[in-house]
Formats: sequence, structure tokens, C-alpha cells
Amino acid sequence: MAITLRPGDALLAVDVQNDFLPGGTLAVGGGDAVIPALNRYLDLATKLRLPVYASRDWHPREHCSFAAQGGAWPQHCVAGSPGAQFAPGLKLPPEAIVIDKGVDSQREAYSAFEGTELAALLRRAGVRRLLIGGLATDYCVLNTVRDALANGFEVLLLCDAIKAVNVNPEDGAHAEREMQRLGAQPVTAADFDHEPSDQPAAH
Ligand code: VGL
Ligand code: ZN
Repeated sequence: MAITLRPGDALLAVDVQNDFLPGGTLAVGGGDAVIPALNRYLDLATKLRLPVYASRDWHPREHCSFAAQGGAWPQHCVAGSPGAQFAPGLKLPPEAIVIDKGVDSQREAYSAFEGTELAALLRRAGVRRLLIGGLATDYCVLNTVRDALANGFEVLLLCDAIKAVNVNPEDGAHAEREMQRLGAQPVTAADFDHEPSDQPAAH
């Protein structure tokens, strides 16, 4: 099933931040594998002049999701801290649009759409279909995909560019099934008929 990218497509990289990578405070096992995978899609998006969005978890120091506040997670992605920076190896283009989420200390926000301008920005840019990858499959990717579909966007789930936390061992697998059930199309790089070396489509 060859997929041809076209105007109206955009790439969304979810929370590829140091704290979610090996060595970080909320490390996703093998999470660094999403970086080269996403870089291939970033390359393709840049070559085809498709817009790129990158969300980041951007919490105040006393966010409600942190254990010290009675939440479920160790402190992570404190706004402005090194752990909140995008992975240095992620080749985001300079024109990538950054979406901060989880900025309200009293609210959890797994989805990149929650409490952000993302849906409005996408509509304004004429985006109809989103290629979504990043971290973590069972939290922020799942909730972002759910909201993307609920907002009327088509979703191509980049299965080779996501990784799960797996608090329970099957969480990632369940999340992938749930996203498909909701209408996301699971894809990998081999499904695209462009190679990163391709020229932009003829105008
Ligand atoms: C995430 C747990 C807490 C995520 C964010 O980006 O998936 N997970 N905050
Ligand atoms: Zn968080």
C-alpha cells in the first residue's frame, strides 16, 4: 500500500525530549530508536515542503502529575530545564512549529491538542492529514492521535517511530490497537513511495 504524500499533509513529532529518553527522569526503554526513524520522516517532510509540528511536555516545577504533588510520575520535562529540551539528535527544521503542553500546574495534558492552539494552527495551515510519531505510544501519542481524529484530521500512525512506556507490559500494544480502532492508519517508512532522496513532486 504505497502512500503518496501531498499538500495538506503535515508531520507531528510528539514529545521527543531528553527526559523521555534513556538517561532521562521518565525514560522510555529504547525511546532513542524513534530519533533516526523520525529523522527520515523529517527529511521527507522538508523535501516535500510539508509543515512540521513538534510538541513538548512543558511542565511547571510543581506540576500535578509529579510524585511530590501526589501524581503518577517522577518529575520530568520542567519548562526550560535540560530534560525538557528536544533530543539533540532530532533534526527539526528551523521552521518547525513548537507546541507546549502541560503548562498548567493543575492539569494533566497528554494530548498535544489539550489546552493548545494546535487544532487552530493546523486548520489555518490547511492541514488535513497528520503523520504522527514520538513518545510515548501509550500516553501522549495515544491521546494526541485520539484528539486529532476527534478534530477531523486523518492520521497516519508512524509505527516505526513510536515507543511505549509499558507500565503494564501490553500497554503499547493496546494503545496501537485502540488508535487503529479509532481510525488511525498504521504505517511504516516502507509504505511511502518517496525515498528521502526523492525530489519534490512535479508542480
Ligand atoms: C508523557 C507521561 C507523563 C508522554 C508525558 O509524553 O507520553 N508521559 N507526561
Ligand atoms: Zn508529563
